[in-house]
Amino acid sequence: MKTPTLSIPMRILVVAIICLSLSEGLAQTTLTNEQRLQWFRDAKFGLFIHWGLYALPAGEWKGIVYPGASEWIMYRAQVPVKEYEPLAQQFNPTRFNAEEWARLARDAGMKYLVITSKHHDGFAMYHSAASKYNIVDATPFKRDPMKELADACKKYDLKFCFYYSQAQDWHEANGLGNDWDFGPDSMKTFSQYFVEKAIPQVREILTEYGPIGLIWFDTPRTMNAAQSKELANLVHQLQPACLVDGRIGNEMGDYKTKGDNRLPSGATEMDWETPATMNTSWGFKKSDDNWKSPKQLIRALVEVTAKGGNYLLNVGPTDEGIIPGPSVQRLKDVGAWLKVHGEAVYGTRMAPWTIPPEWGMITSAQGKLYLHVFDWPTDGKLELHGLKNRVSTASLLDDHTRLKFEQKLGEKPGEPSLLITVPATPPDSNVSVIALDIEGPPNVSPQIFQEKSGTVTLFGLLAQVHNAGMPGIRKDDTGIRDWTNGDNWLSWDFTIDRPGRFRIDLGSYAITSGSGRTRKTLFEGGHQLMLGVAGQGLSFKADSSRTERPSPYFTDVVSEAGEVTISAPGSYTLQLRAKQLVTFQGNGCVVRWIRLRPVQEEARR
Ligand code: JFZ
Repeated sequence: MKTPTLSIPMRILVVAIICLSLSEGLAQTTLTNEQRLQWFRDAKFGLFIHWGLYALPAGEWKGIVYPGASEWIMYRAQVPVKEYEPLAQQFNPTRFNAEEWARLARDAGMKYLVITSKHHDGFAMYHSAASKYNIVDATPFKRDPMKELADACKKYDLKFCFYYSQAQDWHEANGLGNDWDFGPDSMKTFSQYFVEKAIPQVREILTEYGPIGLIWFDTPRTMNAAQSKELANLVHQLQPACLVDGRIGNEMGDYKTKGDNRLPSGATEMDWETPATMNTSWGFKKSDDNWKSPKQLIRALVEVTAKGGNYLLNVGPTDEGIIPGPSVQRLKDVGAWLKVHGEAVYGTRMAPWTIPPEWGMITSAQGKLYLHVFDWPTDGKLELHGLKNRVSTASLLDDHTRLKFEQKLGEKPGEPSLLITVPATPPDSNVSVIALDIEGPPNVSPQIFQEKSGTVTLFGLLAQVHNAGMPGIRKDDTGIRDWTNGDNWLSWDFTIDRPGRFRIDLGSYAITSGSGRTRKTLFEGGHQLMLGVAGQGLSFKADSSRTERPSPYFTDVVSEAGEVTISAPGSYTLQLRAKQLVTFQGNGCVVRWIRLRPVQEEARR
């Protein structure tokens, strides 16, 4: 049989055409994660908007105020679909102004905006062809606010992004979550909802609104890996540059999403995001006036940045389309701070130190370190341990005032160290920033140093775990978790340059959620521990008698171990062993930190 042959030049041409068309196809579908993450890594700060029908009841149903977030009212009050649906007929946000929202985000210093295209209640806040239960077809408003927002974001140079509840949909018989109308999830045909509503709607939001920065999926519940993968592939196939958040489920996604309002103990990885509320609820809730201060919000943004993440700060607009006054004020306050200090945030990378110093946070950039001082020194001296690079200049970021400094790069205990002479009062009441020019890429000693206050903090994150490799202990961004195996023990090496007597505390971590009867705490205490340092031993019980930094979500639970004397400068090792560990709701002992605090001279006399 005769096979058709081509001349050599023809063959080259054909191969070239095939290669070209292939590579074009590839360019559409195979952006690397690194490429996709570029803008996200530099952006640091985004606006989250929870807006939907739940803004009407605003946390209250038939005269009863329900606890928790307002967007969960349908679930909390077990509102039948037939009663919740008619809210749409009242939803008429005539005061909505996309331009104003986008300008507010831009002026707050935000670089992206993520808005609920559909939350768990199943109502689409955009014009969906896949479901008539949407803002254009089911409300008197009849406009598509997402079209208007997409345009406004373009104008104000914000990445436009969508939240989409992919698994929970309380409006659909086969969506997850609604067992009061449709029975338990285990009896549903989730795949049917997934194929008939979730996939088509995700397709819509990725094709009808221009370039989308990221899709923020949430609460995957029982979705299987194939379904998570299918969704992620769909996103990347329709918009190769679009990121997928970490709540798509099954450990997938282009970056990690932390628990709500959660901050890790240290800087251990890049590419994560903490979604955060300004008060308690995500959706507008009339009775929620539990506002965080602007200072707390600015500090949280700085902390997240210094630890390698992004801060996605939420507002909950009303049913009229108004962003509540306290939220607007806070956004303006954060924006004012960023206007002056943005250089120390945008485009920076996490601190070269795993654990932040006692006075604040550190971010880094090419040839630069930014010292974000939360607790301004009262004696005019700011101390930084561990930096091996030579510092060429130190200055205040706001007015570029040069600061005097003294650097020791030797090998004595407590060195390398940098002592900066600072003004008596902090230049900024929220966070003051000192910029350092350093020679070469950041090079930091892994040693643990005594802070200027004399305190040494040994973070769980930095513990050496002995006899590891079997279940019974693990380390996450909080520290040591689920320590249940008594064969495991921990140690830390540290340096003392100002010896003396120290009081030792153990910091555990409790996730507290809910309130009253539904309050959950992941730490009950009762562990019997033994601690050894400088030839002295302490036996103590880790209990939950004292808390620090309480918040509605998590808190440090502090136990007192006792006192030791460290009589000479030098290197020491502290060991922590378990005599008896308690398992509580499947959780073991948590070690967030061990702190050695100098006992005051007065107290000793
Ligand atoms: C989810 C939603 O249920 C909630 O309504 C809101 O949209 C929020 C941003 O996300 O709630 C969660 C999901 C995950 C955690 C906490 C709250 N988590 O992992 O800690």
